[in-house]
Amino acid sequence: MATSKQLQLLEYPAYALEVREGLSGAPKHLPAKLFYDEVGSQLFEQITELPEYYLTRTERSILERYAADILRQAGANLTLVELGAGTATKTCVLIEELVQRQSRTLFYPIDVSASALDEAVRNLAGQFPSLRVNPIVGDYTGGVPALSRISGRKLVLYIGSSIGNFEPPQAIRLLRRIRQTLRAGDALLLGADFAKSSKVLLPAYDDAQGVTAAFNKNILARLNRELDADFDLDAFRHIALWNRRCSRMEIYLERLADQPAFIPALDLDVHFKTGERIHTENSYKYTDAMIESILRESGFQLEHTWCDRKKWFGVHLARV
Ligand code: AVJ
Repeated sequence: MATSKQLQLLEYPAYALEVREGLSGAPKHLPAKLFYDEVGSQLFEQITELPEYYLTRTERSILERYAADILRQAGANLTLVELGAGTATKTCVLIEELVQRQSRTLFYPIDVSASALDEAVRNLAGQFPSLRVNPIVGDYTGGVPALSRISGRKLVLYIGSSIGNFEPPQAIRLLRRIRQTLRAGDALLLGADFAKSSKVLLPAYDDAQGVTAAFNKNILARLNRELDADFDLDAFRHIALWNRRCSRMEIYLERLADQPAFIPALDLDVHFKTGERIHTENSYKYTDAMIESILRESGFQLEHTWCDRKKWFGVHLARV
């Protein structure tokens, strides 16, 4: 018979063991994917509208300006696939252009959130009658074998700088898995943030209104909600650092006092030294050479890069 503790564990979310691993060792860390519960996804939406957070609006402006060029370069009769599509709002810019170029278009948005995909289907179906939307609910990080069954020329969208959350070897592994489900002539459109001055980067990850701080702290609020933990959010400070050597922004939660926290779901006491940090995210910022190299190492060839005038953000077309 299971003990009450085992029964409890069974009821807790699958990420609980990653939390144990991340908070037991040194340095402490938590997986960035935990940011995106309902509250966190809303906070991220707010981040995308902040004056300091240039990424989303810059990428959207590139897609708006170059949609026709991008699709011409990608090839005729495209079937669209989008990794981590969410509600596919930015994708509309490309779809609008695509439905003018071809009489029928298939779109396969992939996301872990079924509700986000429902919204995508509702929005798109009304707006574009010649578009057929086939949502795929699931995690794309292990690759998406079903993609190899889609016939015709594919354009896989991986926009929004999501690639930036992966360590370069993991990014390559993911792109390689995607590459394995594609055929010669298929293409990948990758949106990635460029390395730039820390004067621009730091405020983007530590805004004046404190929305990014709230987004970061929500990870602990979530552990309080879902694992019954007792983290005192006021006892942590949001920190954003530019790591030039690794070409990445790093965000942390720094413990201001040394009281422990307790996570009943894991029967775990989490001890902190004053000033100790939990590393919650890396956001890689790419140079042209880094983009070229991760694409090449995953079996793609970089064909073209579109960017804004200041070269803050890049949209890269790569071919199998
Ligand atoms: C969703 C991964 C693109 O790295 O800029 C925003 C997440 N973290 N502010 C990013 C994020 C802090 C974002 N991505």
